[in-house]
Amino acid sequence: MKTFRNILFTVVLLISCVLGQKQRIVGADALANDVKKEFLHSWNAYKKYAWGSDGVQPLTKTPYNWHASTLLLTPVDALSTMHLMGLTKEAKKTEKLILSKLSFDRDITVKNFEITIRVLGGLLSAYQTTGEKKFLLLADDLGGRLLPVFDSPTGLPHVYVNLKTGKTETDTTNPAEAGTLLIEFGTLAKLTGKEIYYEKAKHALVELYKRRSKIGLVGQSIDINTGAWTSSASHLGGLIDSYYEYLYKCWRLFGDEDCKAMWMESIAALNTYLPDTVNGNIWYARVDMNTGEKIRQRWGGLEAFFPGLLAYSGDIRRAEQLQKSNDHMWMHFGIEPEAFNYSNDSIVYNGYPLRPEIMESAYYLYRCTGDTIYQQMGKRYFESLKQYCRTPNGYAELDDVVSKKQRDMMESFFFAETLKYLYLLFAPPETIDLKVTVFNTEANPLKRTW
Ligand code: DMJ
Repeated sequence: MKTFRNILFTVVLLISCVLGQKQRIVGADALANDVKKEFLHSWNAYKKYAWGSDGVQPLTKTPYNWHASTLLLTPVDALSTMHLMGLTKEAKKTEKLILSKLSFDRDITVKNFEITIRVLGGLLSAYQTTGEKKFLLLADDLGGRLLPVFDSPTGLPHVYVNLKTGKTETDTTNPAEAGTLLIEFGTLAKLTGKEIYYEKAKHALVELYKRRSKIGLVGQSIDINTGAWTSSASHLGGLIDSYYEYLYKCWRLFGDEDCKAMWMESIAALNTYLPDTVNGNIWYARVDMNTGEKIRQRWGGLEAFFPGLLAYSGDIRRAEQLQKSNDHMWMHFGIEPEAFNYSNDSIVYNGYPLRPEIMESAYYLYRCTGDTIYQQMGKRYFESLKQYCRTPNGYAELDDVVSKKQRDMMESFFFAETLKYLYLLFAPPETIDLKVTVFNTEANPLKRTW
C-alpha cells in the first residue's frame, strides 16, 4: 500500500506544473514585452554607470562592489534572464565580460551562501545554456575555493571563506545558509564528475535534518562545532526559507530519494504546527521548534516564496490559500513590507528590497493551475513596482512601503529573479521546460542533463 502511494505521489508530482497551460490573460504578450523593456531599462543603467562592477546604485548612479574586487554579481546573475528573454546581443556582451574579467584568485572573504546561489548558480546555468566550457572551468575553480567551508566537526559549513587562502570564519550558521548549497554543488559534481561537491553539500543538508526536533522542525541558528541549536525559533522566513526549498528541489533535480524523504517528513511537520488562521486568511506562524508553541504572528517578503513551493510540490489547495494571504499583504500597502504582523495588518520592518518571492509564487501557481488569476496578481505587482520603484536609471529599493521613500540600491536578484519570474508569468509557458529545469533559489535555471 505504502509503495503504491509512493508511486502515485511520484507520478502526480512529476506531471504537476510541467504541462504547458494554454489559457493566458488578454495582453499577456504585451506584458511580457513590457517586463523585457524594464529589464533593459535597468540593465542599461548598469552598463552606463557600473559596467564591470557588482552592481549599480540607481539614485546616485554609482557602482557598488561587495568586496575589494568585483565578482560581477549583476552580470552573472542577470545572464540567464537575458537568455530567457531572447536578448541575445546583450547576453553575448555579458558573456564576454564574464569570461574576460571574472577571476576568483582574490584575497577576499566571501559569504559562501550568497556566492554559491548567485555566482556558482549563474556560472553553471551559463555553461548549460551556452555549452562554453570556460564557464564550467570558472565554476569548478570557484567550487574548489569554497570547499573549505565544510571543514568543521559536524560538516555544517562555516559562513565565510577567503577565496585565496581558504581561511574560514564564523561558526554559527542557519538552515538557509547551510542547506541551500546542494543544487549548485550537486550540479557541479554531475558536470565535472567530482563527487566530492555532491557529498559535502548533501552531508551538510542531512546533518541539519538529523538535528530536527522531536516534532520535526528546525531552528533558525546552529553552532557548526557542536551541532547545538542556538535559536529554537522555527518559521519559513530568512535564515530558514530555502532549506525547505532545496529538500524538495534536490529530489526534483537529482532524483535523490533521501531528499524526497526529508522533504516529506518536513512538510508534514510544517503543515501540522505552523498554520494559523486570522480573519479567514491562512498564514504560517513562527513557532518554537521543540514545542510547536506559537511565538510570533509574522509573515513577510521572504516567506512569500512558500505558496510557490507548495504548488510546485503538488499541494495546490494550501498554495492557493496562502497566496491569497500574500496578496493581502501586498495590497494592504500597495507593495509588500519586509515583515508584517498579520494579526493586525501592521508593519514589523518597513522596507521593500525589490524582492521576487511573491512573483515567484504567482508564477508557480499559474503554471500549476492554469488559472489566470495569478497572472492578474503578477500584473498588479508589476504595476506597483513601476509606480513606486522605477527611477530614471533602473529600479530602487524602498526604505519605507508607507511613504514609498526610495533607497539607493538595486540588488542582482532584481535581474535574476524579480524580472525573470514576472516575464515567465506572462510569456508563453513553453518558454521554459519545467520537466527538466529546476530553478535554484536565485532563479538561475539548471537542467537535469544526467
Ligand atoms: C534571493 O537572494 C534568494 O532567493 C534567497 O533564497 C533569499 N531571497 C533573495 C531575494 O529576496
